[in-house]
Amino acid sequence: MNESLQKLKEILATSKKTVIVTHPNPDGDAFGSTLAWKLFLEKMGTYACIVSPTNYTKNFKWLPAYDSILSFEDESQRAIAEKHIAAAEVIYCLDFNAITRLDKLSPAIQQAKAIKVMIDHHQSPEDFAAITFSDTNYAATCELIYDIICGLGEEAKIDEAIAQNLYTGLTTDTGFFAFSNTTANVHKVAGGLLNKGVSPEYIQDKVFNIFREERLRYYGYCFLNKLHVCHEGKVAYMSVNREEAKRFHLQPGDNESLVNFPFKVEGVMVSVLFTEEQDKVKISFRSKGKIDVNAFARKHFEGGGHVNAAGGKSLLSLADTETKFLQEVKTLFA
Ligand SMILES: [Mn+2]
Repeated sequence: MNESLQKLKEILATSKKTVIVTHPNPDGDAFGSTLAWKLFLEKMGTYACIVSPTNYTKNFKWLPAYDSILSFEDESQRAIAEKHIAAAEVIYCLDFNAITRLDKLSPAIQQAKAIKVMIDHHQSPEDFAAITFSDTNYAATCELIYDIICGLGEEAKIDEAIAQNLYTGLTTDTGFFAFSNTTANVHKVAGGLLNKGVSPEYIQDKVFNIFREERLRYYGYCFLNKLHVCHEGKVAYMSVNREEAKRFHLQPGDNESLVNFPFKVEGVMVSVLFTEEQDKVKISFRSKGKIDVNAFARKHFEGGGHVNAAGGKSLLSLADTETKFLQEVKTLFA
């Protein structure tokens, strides 16, 4: 990390125009890390433009600087993003580790002349960046960003706005310090952020208590009608089709956290959510303990992520995707 920090220091001292990109459908850690890094860069005298590959949830609209994020899926914003990408001296890649993960944004980033810097905590990073900060011991990219800023000797630049963003990613990726990735360093970083003025009560209220009434009723509908428990009570899954998404007026991000609820059932070790999209089925995998859904998603569903939380996709129909999953699921317990 020291050598990378030294190189980063040099880049920070010379670059004025930068772009920050993150993975499609950004989550709390993607928002928190990109927004915090942007605000930090600006304090260092560098302009940073954040580009999301896709349209994104409004669930995090309360985060400082949220309104500055461009969506590459939105035609008018894409034109602006392309200009920034072409002009950028540095492109920071946060909370993902393979350019192909950027979907329609991949070619633009691949072809950009800018120096690339990766800051990430997922498994199996690709070797595309000039500087790579990649460590799976970190629970969140936000946690790594905090250590990088401190490693640069710039801790004093972390203000309340930056701290709020970092705390949001730290808490969402650890399930508010409940998942197995919660380490002593996670709590140390959390403590550092509290010292910067973060209110844990405020953040947790903003993260958890922002459902529309219809979204809560949709969750209830899923638990009542869509939840299947199989494999001797160890596996739970739900499938949502496009008609249902329409009926409940689902918005981007509305399915976020739904996949975590089946763990309320004692004995459930694996939870999976299938959501039918226009051109594919999106899959979210969650597991407990040593059950590796990252390897499973990589092998069978063109995805990946972490041991206990991964994503994937399928080009089969919803029903055929379910069938394929049920055929392979036993390998998770082998
Ligand atoms: Mn993350």
